[in-house]
Order: sequence, then structure tokens, then C-alpha cells
Amino acid sequence: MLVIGEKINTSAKDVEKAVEKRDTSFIQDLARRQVISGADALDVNVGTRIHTEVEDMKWAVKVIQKVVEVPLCIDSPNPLALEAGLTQHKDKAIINSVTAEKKRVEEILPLLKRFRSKVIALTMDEAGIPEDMRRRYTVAERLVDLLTREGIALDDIYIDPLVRPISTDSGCGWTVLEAMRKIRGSFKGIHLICGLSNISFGLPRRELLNRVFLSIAMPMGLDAVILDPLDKGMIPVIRAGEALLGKDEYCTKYLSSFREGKL
Ligand code: THG
Repeated sequence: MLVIGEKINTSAKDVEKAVEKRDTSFIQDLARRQVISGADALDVNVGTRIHTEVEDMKWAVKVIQKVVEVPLCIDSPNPLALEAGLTQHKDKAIINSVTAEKKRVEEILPLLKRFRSKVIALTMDEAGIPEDMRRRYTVAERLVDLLTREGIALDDIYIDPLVRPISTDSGCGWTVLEAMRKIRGSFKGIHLICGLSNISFGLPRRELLNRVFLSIAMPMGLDAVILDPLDKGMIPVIRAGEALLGKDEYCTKYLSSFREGKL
């Protein structure tokens, strides 16, 4: 399971302030703590800062890479901010994200090829996020087709069936799980990712819902996730899930996490 830490996101007030003040040590500390806690990659999203996003992204990617070795997931609706982050990034980055919208595909494909990045592909198109599982699957199929025809390797594609809050639509948790199962069953070799914390938005005890949702999503084929690695209960769920699903030979990772005191 690829764990992408979600904390460097200016939707959180303290992160927004740190970016604005160019508080290098705050951002670097947040990066370090997520990696120490078990993040394999870090999402970087400064999207609330519409007017300065390009400069902010460039700065954030630069200072984060000084203290951690993991790849960064450059998260922005703005292709110029993506380009700024990718230009600054050392090795293979992850672009977050492309959709099946024609305009978005035209903006992202050149960046993907130029920087040889990995890419997260959201199952939405001009009509928005499909309500039902089948249509979300259909959009995923279109995305896989389109990206592979452009020469993008399956291993570089992360399909995101888009988790939405169950507080606004009580059926949407199950819908996205079924979409995961169907996508996993149809495309061997691609990756399946989601933004976990979205599921619990607007409800109390969010970490409870996040952890249980993750444990149900893993057997549906989820193999990458954007989450809060600083939630101490989260990494244990992942290590236990991998061991139980036969994704951890000889339970090696489970046992070493235990020895490191991380369970
Ligand atoms: N898919 C993809 N990318 C994504 C998402 C997705 N990027 C953004 C988002 N969704 C994932 N990142 C977050 C980051 C923070 C929170 C949720 C998702 C969050 N934060 C708390 C809050 O807002 O209440 C706490 C913030 C704070 O620390 O104050 O919920 O789905 N591809």
C-alpha cells in the first residue's frame, strides 16, 4: 500500500499561514513527521492561495525536498502550478490529477510526457462526478484507454474513483467501494487510489470512519491512499490489512512495524 501523506494542504489554517510567511521549518517539520510516521509520498496542495499558487508551489516543493527523500504528489487544478512543482521536483513525481475532461487531458498530457511523472486520474468528466458505480467505472475505462494509448505505462496510472462524504449522501461510501471492486477486476496492473478523509467530512470521530473505511477498501483492491499518517491508528490498520490479505510475505512488514513500536 502506497501511503501519501495529506497534511501539506493550505485548506488547514496553520499550513496556509506557514506558506504565506515562508515558514520553512514548519513545512519541513510537517514533511518529516509524516515520513517518520509511515508516509511513502507526500501530497502538496497550496490551492487555496489562488493568486500566488505558482510561486507557493515552487517554494513548497523546494523546501520539502531538502528534508525528505520521498516523491511528492503535486496537487493542483492549475496546470501552471503543476508545472512549477514538477520543474522543481528531483525525481519521478506524481501529478494530482487528470480527469476525463477534454481540456484537462490536453493540459496534463504534455506535462506527463515531459516530466515522465506518475498520474492520478479522477473518474469525472464534463458532466461532473457520476452518481452511480457503473458510470464511474465507464469513466475509469475511458481514462485507462486514453492514457495507455498515449504511451503511459499502467504502473504509472492511479485511478481515483472519488470518495465523497457519507454525511451528504449516505449511499456514496458503498458506491465508491463497488466502483473500486469493478475497476480492480477489469484492469490488472493499474493502481487504485483514494483520498480517504473525504469519507468522514462533517461527522464526529472522523478517524474511526476513516480507519474502518480503509479496512473495507483494501480488499476491494485499493493499493494507494491519501491520508493523515499522523493519526496513530492508521498505519496499524494498513499493516494488519496487508498481512491479512496476503500482501505481506511472511508478515515481514507487520513484524518489523511491531518491533519498531509502530503497531
Ligand atoms: N483525491 C485526490 N487528491 C485529493 C483528494 C482526493 N487531494 C485533496 C484531498 N482529496 C485529500 N487531502 C485532504 C487533506 C486534508 C483533509 C482532507 C483531505 C482534512 N483535513 C482536516 C479538515 O479539513 O478538517 C483537518 C485540517 C487541519 O489539520 O486543520 O480533512 O480525494 N486525488
